[in-house]
Amino acid sequence: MASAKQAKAAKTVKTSVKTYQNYIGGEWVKSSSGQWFENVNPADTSDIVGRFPVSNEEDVNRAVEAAKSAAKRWRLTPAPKRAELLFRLGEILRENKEQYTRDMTREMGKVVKEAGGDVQEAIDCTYYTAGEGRRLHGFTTPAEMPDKFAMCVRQPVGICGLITPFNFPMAIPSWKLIPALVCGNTVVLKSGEDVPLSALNLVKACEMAGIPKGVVNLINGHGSDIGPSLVGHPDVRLISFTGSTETGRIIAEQCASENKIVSLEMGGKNAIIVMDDADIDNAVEGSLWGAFGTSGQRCTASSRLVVHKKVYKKFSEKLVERAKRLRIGNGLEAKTEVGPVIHEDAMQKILGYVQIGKNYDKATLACGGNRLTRGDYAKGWFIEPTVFTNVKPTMRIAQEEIFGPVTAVIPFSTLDEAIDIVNGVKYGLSSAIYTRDVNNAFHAMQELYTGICYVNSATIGAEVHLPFGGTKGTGNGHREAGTQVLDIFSEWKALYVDYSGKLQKAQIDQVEI
Ligand code: UN1
Repeated sequence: MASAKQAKAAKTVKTSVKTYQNYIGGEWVKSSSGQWFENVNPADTSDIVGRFPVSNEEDVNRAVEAAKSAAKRWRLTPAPKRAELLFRLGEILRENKEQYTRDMTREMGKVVKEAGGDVQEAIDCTYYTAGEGRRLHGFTTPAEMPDKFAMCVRQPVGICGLITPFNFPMAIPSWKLIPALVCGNTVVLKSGEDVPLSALNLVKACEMAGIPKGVVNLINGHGSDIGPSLVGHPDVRLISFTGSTETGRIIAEQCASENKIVSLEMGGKNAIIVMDDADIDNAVEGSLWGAFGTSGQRCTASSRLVVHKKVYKKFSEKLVERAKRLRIGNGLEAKTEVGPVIHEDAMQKILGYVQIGKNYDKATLACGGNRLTRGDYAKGWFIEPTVFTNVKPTMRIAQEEIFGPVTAVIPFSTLDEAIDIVNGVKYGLSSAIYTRDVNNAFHAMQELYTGICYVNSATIGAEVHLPFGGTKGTGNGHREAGTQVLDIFSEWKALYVDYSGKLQKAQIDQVEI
């Protein structure tokens, strides 16, 4: 995503702000351009978190070269040994959690408790996935002929390009990096340019854990400058991308022309169904958390609330009353519940959707909708939690991903109608239903066409040991996390061993038994 956060990018370095570097072949190096961009705190744009290298194709080539030279040794390192280093990495992440958490809030804006959850997700992913070093199960199966053995093993794919977004600055890089490594691949990571410090902290921790030189490489910079050269590099076998659906499609097209493996995690327009038999207070709390947690900047955010007509008024009133009371502010302050959005462009886009909701869709703006500009708010990108009511499922605010603290409350009469509404968007990441009726719950679980579905909780909060990903425009059929992620970062190899000592022909009609 092009970033207004970096409108002042590409400057030569000055003053006391800390300067960071790329990590290539086990060395911390500046970019070949010698230019830097500023990492700015979205809650206070006078606070410069650091300066990071503006990389270009030359840096990509060096990073891929480093990954290539480390590939064979790493691939041949036994998986349990690779995993030992990853367990050590988990320890280092745990020891430094507090520092990483504060760094993340400062560069990304999410409140400290959520940033801690993000780092924790990286820790959990690391421990869980490192355990795969002693599994990475293949299988055996009978062969068609006597004295013949058949089995399947996983083999690494090679060099992986990992491209990650701003909203989960450490968790999402870890979802890609750790399984790539345990499977025996080497990587080049290009993290979100708005949150370079968290990815750098993760990579630095890899270095501290003793992961060999060249196995993990980090390049900083703008997606538009380095993305195409990373995706197009002939030695990169796989691209794993999380970000916008538009960028994902461009990446997939480039990968298709070069027969690369590509896994995509993209947008969402997730919905919670609230049945008339639901615990309304619980549904309101879940909806607030799902819609306004991380300032709505999750691909799993509850950006539609599909509410039974019988409880619509009561639910909406309670929701609006609670939304108005959410404390907005700098995420570093303990009392803050909703932080800023990532940068000015994002803020303008979100405010643009508020205008669309009001003037084009003609929905009712029940609360919020404004940028906060008084006092300290003027220094950052703060938007009030925003609720639209009387929303029709086909309206733009009910169809398009807003990626901000905006949610749309849509009325319905029957569960099947609600399910059609939830399924009636181009995305399919996450869904939820609040109900006390077990039949409703199971019917919804069966019919909601999403990769993740919750009963009696919001659409956010997926755990690392279950598969994560979505249907339709959200992805291209892959799942991250869980053991399913191994199917992205390894390829199956079928092995046949004939120990009969003679030629046995397969796919030839055999003599009758
Ligand atoms: C994302 O929003 O891109 O399920 C990832 C969740 C988090 C991950 C979200 N564990 O909300």
